[in-house]
Amino acid sequence: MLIDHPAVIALGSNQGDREHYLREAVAALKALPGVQVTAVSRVYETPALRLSGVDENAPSYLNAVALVRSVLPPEMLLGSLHGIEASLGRVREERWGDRTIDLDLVDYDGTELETESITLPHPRAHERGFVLKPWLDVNPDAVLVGFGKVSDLLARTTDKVALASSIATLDDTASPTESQQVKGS
Ligand code: A4P
Ligand code: MG
Repeated sequence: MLIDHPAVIALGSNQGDREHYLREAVAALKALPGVQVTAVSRVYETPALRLSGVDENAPSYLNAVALVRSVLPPEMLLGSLHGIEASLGRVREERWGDRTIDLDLVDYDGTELETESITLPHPRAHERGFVLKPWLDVNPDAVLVGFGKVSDLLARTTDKVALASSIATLDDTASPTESQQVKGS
């Protein structure tokens, strides 16, 4: 029998129709064989973080977090995320540059791993309000392996993370309440 593992995926978009890309990414996650989406956070609007720091003049991001259960091992899951990014027109030009969609694997069942192709947990998630805040939405007790409680980490962040209140849910097949339900990690 295949064992499924809880994993946390961060979604971000700051180019084009950002809500559309987030919606399409959630739909694509749901369609991945071996992956079950268990919860989707609300959507947050956040100023772009560049390599040079926060850039209020750059197009802002919409960010969200999805919880999944995956029978795919972490490398394969990340490969599938890259496939979704490619299908949604992601072009890799500049590190931390504008993008239609970015899908990061934040946590995979508390695994700590560093290879040439993957680092777990995501090395910058612990200091990013735009990841921690939506994660707490779908799991108020979340813990980031090696760093501690997500609520404590969030209290230490300084980036601005505002609820995009006009967007009720990214999960077109669930009611807003269901889409925020905690069913996984
Ligand atoms: N990679 C290794 N481990 C992981 C992992 N756990 N999750 C590799 C995702 N990717 C992982 O990523 C660069 C390389 O990291 C890939 O080869 C991947 O296999 P990328 O997506 O190609 O490029 P990137 O996203 O520009 O680089 P990076 O360093 O991953 O950036 P981040 O940390 O993802 O940050 N500002 C706001 N407000 N909201 C955002 O969502 N996102 C970024 C990107 C910058 N500023 C932002 C936001
Ligand atoms: Mg990335």
